[in-house]
Amino acid sequence: MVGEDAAAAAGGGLMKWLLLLSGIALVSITAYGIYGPETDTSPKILDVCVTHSDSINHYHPWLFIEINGNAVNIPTDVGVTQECMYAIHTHSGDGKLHVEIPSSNPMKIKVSDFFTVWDKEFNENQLLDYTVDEDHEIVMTVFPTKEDYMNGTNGVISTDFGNHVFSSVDADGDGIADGDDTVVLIEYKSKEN
Ligand SMILES: [Ca+2]
Repeated sequence: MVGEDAAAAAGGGLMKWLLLLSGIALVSITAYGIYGPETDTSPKILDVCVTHSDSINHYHPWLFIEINGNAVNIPTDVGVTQECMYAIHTHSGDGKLHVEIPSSNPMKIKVSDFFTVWDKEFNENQLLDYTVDEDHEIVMTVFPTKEDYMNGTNGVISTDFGNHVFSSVDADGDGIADGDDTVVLIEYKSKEN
């Protein structure tokens, strides 16, 4: 009887160890799932369609493009199709951008998102079909307001290029996203020596 009790106790001890070990393994797997390699889960611009059943943060930055001093027309209804209206789009052909961020899908809208929706190239080395070479450069300037752009005042050269964010926050407290009325001017031009 004593021997059987000892065996049962030993068996119980082994079972406890097995349970403990499998528990550690499970915790490890779960922790890896939670704390494993970081992934970007924010929605991509082409994954979200704006619907008017959602509350929307709606504001209007501007985009102007010049190639060798000539203005490039940005078409009407970029990002507006039968199937989907993307969170950045145009209605008019005057460079006015509509940013409409659904509260169900909060997104940072960047300059690159507009070019993605437009299906055109823009990065520090290429603007539309024009590529930087030894004689040409791409210069991006951000103006705080359209009036500043018209007057050529308060422009700041930006090297963020496509990563520039049309800010959706209202840090200055005027009741509208701070990216509203800001101007991004992108120029492809001869280098100034
Ligand atoms: Ca504001």
